[in-house]
Amino acid sequence: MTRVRNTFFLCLMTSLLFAQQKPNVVFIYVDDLGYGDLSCYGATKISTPNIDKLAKQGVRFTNAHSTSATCTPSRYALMTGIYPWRKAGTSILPGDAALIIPTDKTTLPSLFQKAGYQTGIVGKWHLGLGDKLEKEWNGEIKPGPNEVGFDYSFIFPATADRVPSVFIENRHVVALDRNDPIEVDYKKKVGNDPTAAEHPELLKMPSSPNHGHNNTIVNGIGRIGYMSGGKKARWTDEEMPLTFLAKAKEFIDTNKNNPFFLYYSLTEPHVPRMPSTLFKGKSNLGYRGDAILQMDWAVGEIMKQLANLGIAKNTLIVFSSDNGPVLDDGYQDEAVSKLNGHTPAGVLRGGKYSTFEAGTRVPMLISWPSKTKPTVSQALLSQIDFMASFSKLLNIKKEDSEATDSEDMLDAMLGKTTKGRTILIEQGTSSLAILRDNWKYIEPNNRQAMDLLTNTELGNNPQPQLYDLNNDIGEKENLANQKPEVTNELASLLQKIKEQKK
Ligand code: NG6
Ligand code: CA
Repeated sequence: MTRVRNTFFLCLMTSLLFAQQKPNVVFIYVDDLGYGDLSCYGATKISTPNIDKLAKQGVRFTNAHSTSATCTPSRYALMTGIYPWRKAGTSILPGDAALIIPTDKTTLPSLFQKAGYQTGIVGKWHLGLGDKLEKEWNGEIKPGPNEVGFDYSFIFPATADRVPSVFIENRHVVALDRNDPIEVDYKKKVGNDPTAAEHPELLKMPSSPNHGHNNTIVNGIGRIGYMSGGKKARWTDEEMPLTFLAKAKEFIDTNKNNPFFLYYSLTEPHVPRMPSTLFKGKSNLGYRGDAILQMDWAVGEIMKQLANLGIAKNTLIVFSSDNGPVLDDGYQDEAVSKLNGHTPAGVLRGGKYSTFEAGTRVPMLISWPSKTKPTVSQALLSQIDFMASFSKLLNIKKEDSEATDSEDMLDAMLGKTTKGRTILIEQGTSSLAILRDNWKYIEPNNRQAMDLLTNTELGNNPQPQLYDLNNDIGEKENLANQKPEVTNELASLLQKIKEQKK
């Protein structure tokens, strides 16, 4: 009897001890931040002291990637552990799209739920809502984040430049007036709100010509898509960072005594860049730079809160971006004219939308003060690996049929080894590339080489491209003709991976 009791207590103690050791996880995911946009990644025209502090207390990765060069596919991969190009309908979604994350499979947040965590999302979603296009925005909006693993959600549906320009908290539009219902349409104008196309004189920040950010005006800014109603519920861009920060802090405070997973998905420095008054003009680089300073400030506030609550040591923070940088992405916000020598992509070629490195090679920092030692790691990592790596960390086995493109990279993520992936697939807007060792192969395709709207080299070429990233990180010299055997080998490897049934 005594032995049974002792064993029972031993088990109880062990599980209590393990419960205490489980780290909180704050996953900070920013929007369109480039490899060269932070001072800890070499930027000299802008200083990001809070994020630099994160870098100093953890692992700074120099070869970490989002799966894709735009938002929706990168986020799809992060949530599911499946390469987005395997699934149709995962490119940039309009604001009225239906949910594209399956509700019956393990997702990044539901993995944490299985491990007994409280899970929350605050910020940008952009993975669709509801089960069809025509949605009832004025009632319960589902399925959405709460149906795929988040206990708590405070989001905006798509992007800051797409309607509906409202926040949704746990399935309901925040501050909605029942007498002023919301209607959304991406094809035709609804209601009587002025549009940027008809009334450019009403804009506080002009839209760029030909980008199409000229539909309904919300807060003096032309958006993509039309909306009517919900006047009191509409956001003010300048307030958004404060709102998201307050909600993130509230979530942390409520859950400070449980293990929690917070996905804090900031909109900076995505367009429209309309920073709060405190940050306007602060960077001397125009609103894009100001938005980066604002983002850095928000990260610092979270770090301060964790320290004040006494939980910083056992909180694992991930900081990364969903794709590379872009300057003119739809508004005349002086991102180009006030660049002042800043290099958002650092030494890399291309940018957001591109199959060149700047499309997907992004800043990534992982800090867990009680575990990580300050270090810089060259391990090849993909954000798709968080599913398998966190499943290892939490000791929750995922089904073999789930997250099948995700590899367990926990040791590399915690800086215990610099051995990362051997193979990685990168997704630009119109082509895929494969990385193995130092070699990068971009499949040939006939699409335009240059995106004239954003002035981005897309990495498209009718000829195969092969780059030696060890000696030519800027992808200047195409070695495909000089190294036909490597080129052919990588081409067939890419083909094989594309054909895998996952
Ligand atoms: C593009 C928009 C761009 C941005 C992007 C989404 C045009 C011409 N450009 O279609 O402004 O909204 O979608 O960015 O419409 S992402 O980071 O969410 O992928
Ligand atoms: Ca993005």
